[in-house]
Amino acid sequence: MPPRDIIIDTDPGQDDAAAILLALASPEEINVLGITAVAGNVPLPLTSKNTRIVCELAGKVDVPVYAGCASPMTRDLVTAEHVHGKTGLDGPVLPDPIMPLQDTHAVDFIIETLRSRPTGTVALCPLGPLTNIATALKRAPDIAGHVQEIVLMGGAYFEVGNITPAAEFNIYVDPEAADIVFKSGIKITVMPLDVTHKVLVTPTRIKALRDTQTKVCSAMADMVDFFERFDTDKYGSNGAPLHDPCVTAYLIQPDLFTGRHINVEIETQSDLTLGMTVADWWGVTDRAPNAMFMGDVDAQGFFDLLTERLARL
Ligand SMILES: [Ca+2]
Repeated sequence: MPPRDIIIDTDPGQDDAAAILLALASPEEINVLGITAVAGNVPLPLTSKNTRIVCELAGKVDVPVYAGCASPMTRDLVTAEHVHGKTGLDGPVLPDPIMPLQDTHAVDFIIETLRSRPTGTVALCPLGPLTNIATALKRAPDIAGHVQEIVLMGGAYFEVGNITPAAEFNIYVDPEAADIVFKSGIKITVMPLDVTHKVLVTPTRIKALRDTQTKVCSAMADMVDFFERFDTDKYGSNGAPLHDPCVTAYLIQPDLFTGRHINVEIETQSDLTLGMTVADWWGVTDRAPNAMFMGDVDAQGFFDLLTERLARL
């Protein structure tokens, strides 16, 4: 099988960094056509800078990086410095990037790439709020028919919420964008908190990263150490969840994950439950399935893959 062509849409974020590094370390399975930055965990100037920091950490300075939307479609931006630190990549000391940002806007890059390549050959991998993807779909509805698949991190059912009691951060920040994506008719695979909260960076798993004695794995371990402190306090678990790399791990080894093909709708009205992914896990409605909603993961298999691949960089 030739590698899958993908566009990563991201708001780094230490876990975004893990997802990007995993993709860039896996050229046999994944060909990264470009990386588009979006406002989310931290504002756009930082996410577009952090994306390039991560590419340079991986030694992949030729990957084109595009800046996208600076704020959600209709709302003010909500950020998550309380989790990721002031820069979004707090933890290791990494140099400012030298590689340039592309001049093209991320939304234009997404549209042009999908239109110029054969239909059904490009997958979109959103790791942050869905603003860039939904803006592209709104501006160029024809591209929906060109996307091979969207594999995204976002939402929750059994784990409910992490930014509010009812909503996961990526969906909460831009629920109108999420609503557009989930109603697009595109094949969607979702990595919700139900999965990512099982992917815990325990001390043993951090040690496995450090034991490789590579620059990339050490930086990753430093990043994980940083936000691990926050999440362990919050959840009281034996290590923090590593959300976004579930997306790129799925592209490499889909059998690590299991889920259900179900209907998922986005709450865009209620103040109380804004951004909730209303997932019909039990099939209690007749609403048509629109997403493969993952529910379980082989967590150790995931960490073995992540560590082995990042050590290659
Ligand atoms: Ca993210």
